[in-house]
Amino acid sequence: MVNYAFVIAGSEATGGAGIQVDLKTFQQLDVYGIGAITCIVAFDPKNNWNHRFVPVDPDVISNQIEAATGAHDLEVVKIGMLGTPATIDTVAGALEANSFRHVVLDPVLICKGQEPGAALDTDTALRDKVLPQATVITPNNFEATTLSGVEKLETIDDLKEAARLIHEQGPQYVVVKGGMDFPGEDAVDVLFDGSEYHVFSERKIGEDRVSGAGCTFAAVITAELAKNASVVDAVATAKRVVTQAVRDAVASNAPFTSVWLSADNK
Ligand code: PXL
Repeated sequence: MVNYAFVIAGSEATGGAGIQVDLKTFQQLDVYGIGAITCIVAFDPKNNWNHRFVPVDPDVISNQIEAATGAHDLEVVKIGMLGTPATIDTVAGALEANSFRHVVLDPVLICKGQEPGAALDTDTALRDKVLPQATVITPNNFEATTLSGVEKLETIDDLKEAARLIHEQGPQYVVVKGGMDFPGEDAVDVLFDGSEYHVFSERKIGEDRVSGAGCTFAAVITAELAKNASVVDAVATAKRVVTQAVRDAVASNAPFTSVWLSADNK
């Protein structure tokens, strides 16, 4: 039996993040990956690796979603970087028109190449139109402070409070990732399902952020949900796979390392 997972996300051409990582992750977890591209990010090696960001025309995004959902009966979708209010309108409309069993939202809020003014509109649109349709949302430390209004996430109780406040905005399951900004030696994530909190913790690896960790985390959850895992089990698998992918991170000429899913990391 083949299980299918759909991703609507941006392309990041170095292969370290975005839809490239999502589709690699689906394959790794034995799920047939299908993807629609929302925007194209091309870092600039001549200019400090700054993000060059180009949105895909909303009609072209709609056409891709039409092709993907027309060809396959898709139950589970991951939403990655959207990037503009127009893209968010298009994707929110597609989520309303298709009744997915799970919508996993990685709420990518800012990208360095975007104007700050535009980014604020984008954040507001994401919060108003996509967030309430998510069944699972996976904000990182910064995204969780923005979405919850909790100023600093420094204790497990802070992570729980942020998760509870984001849950009130619609998503059934909220996973707040403490990440590198969380004090101490452990990378701690909290899942809130509306009644219970589940804490996932692993030792931090190194001192620097690794590109693609957030994308991989949400993509593993999506793949596991496509195989009918429970959300709690899907998050546990994501924590394990991402931790190993960070351990196996690969360097490049860019000033950051990127996650790598080695053959036995499933
Ligand atoms: O990691 C966040 C992210 C997601 N999607 C795309 C990106 C990035 C960060 O660079 O470029 C397309």
